[in-house]
Amino acid sequence: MSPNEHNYPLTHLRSMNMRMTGRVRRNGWLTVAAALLTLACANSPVATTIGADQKQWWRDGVCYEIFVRSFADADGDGIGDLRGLTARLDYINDGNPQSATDLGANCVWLMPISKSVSYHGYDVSDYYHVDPHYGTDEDFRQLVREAHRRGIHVIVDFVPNHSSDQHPFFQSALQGPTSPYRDWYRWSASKPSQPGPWGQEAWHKSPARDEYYYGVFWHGMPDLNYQTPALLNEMEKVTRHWLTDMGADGFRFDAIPYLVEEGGQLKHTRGTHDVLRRLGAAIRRVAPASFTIGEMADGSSQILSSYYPDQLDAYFAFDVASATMEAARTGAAAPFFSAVREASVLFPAGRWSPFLTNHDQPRVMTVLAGDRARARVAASAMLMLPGMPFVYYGEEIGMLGAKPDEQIRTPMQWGAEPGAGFTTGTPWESPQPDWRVTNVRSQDTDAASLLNHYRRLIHLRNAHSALSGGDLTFGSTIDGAVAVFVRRSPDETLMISINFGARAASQVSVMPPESGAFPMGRFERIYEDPSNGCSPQLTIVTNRSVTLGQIAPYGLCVFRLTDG
Ligand SMILES: [Ca+2]
Ligand SMILES: [Ca+2]
Repeated sequence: MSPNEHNYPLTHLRSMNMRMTGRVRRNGWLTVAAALLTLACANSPVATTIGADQKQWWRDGVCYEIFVRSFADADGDGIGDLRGLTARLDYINDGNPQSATDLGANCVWLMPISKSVSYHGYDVSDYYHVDPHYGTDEDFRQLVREAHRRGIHVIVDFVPNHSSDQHPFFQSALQGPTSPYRDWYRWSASKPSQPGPWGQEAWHKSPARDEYYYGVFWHGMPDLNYQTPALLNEMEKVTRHWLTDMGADGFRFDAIPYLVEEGGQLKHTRGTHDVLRRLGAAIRRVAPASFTIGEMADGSSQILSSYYPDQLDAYFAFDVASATMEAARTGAAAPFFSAVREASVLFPAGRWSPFLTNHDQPRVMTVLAGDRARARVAASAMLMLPGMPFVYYGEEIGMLGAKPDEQIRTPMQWGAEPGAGFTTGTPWESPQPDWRVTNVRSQDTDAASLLNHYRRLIHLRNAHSALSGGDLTFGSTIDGAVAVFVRRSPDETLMISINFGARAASQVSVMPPESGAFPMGRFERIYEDPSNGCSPQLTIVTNRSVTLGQIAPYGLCVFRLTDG
């Protein structure tokens, strides 16, 4: 079954060819360098464009990833909870479009909140109810009501690959072939010799009988068996429950490559694509305005492209994330340039999400060795990209954290008081040692802070359709520290330059990818970071070469075309 045999209800599917031709005819523009067209054509079924649905909330928003356990504790037991989060929603978005004192995100992704046996929640023991540590089902509904009042959509983590070994389904299945849940998991009488997809032990001895079960991550997370129709029905029911009974706006799908195993193939199987297709379609049927985003953390962009055009709405762009961090760390624009260009070619516009780090990765400020200017330029680059960007909580204030995982998921640093303003009790995990200095309160009113940099960038993005939903066209420069690109929507054309380097750039020449790809005319500066970091205006008089003015070290300049 080819991807084109499925009708993706949210999109107009067109071939890459038609997309390119259409763009050239309408606008005289090319969105990608010609050299990469060959690459795209090899994958032409995956390259789709989306036309009629630009108004969906996830097409022009920003999402904020929250570990509820570490965000805000309302009852003083040291564990963050839903009521604590609800009380802090104004920090994310106060619902007033005129105010600039909130972050401006229109979405939150909550890491797992279903009942679980672990602190992180990725081994679920009850898919239908909120973990009592986080509150009640009604607390969740109240969170959704308060979030919606502010224009914040709530997406929840959905962990379809495995349950906890403590889940009643698995506890029943362990008892043997007479259990109604037996075929919801995968069994073997003897231990199969094949290791897991990254060479790990994936078959585990049953504690109840002389046999083995499959669990790709560890023995406490037995994989669910999607070859059993009743299981697939059950998981569909779980998604329906969260959308209709709980009010969630969508799901972040955990660990999608491993859903279905087929013989020796343990990831990216056809069965996995079929399950995603079915769940994605079921979710859109129940809630057409919902949003689904998948995690495929390992594997190339080429492999990720097999998860289009249907299946989930979007996927995290891990290659773009690591390249953005690499550019910020080294000062070289090339990794950013090539990863973004490849994503723009391979994936449908708006259906891949940029980010810098998530809950599985060392935090930005740790990777950048505490260099605030580099953290600033990383944020600038990420928030100028298409697709809904995801900001992991605490990155906007420059929180630190390196593995083990608990250390990259420490309590949000709200203030300098004991408990960091996160709890009045003893926090489940200590905040980072710098919490008295690095916290929301100390950065809140400091115009130069990282927090206010994030706020301004997100508000800028919200105010400009070209930044959220517009096309992206890269120019090439001979200055290895500078990335220059044009973002363009039907309403406006913006020229963006980013200097990843430690030295000021001046009079950088930019070659557009094609004659006519950069519009000629006068550009006014509408945003700069730092201040006095950019020339006030640019004039493009030939379409073969653009000379930018000055760009400060780690600087961002955004210009808007004022006439054609
Ligand atoms: Ca609590
Ligand atoms: Ca699996």
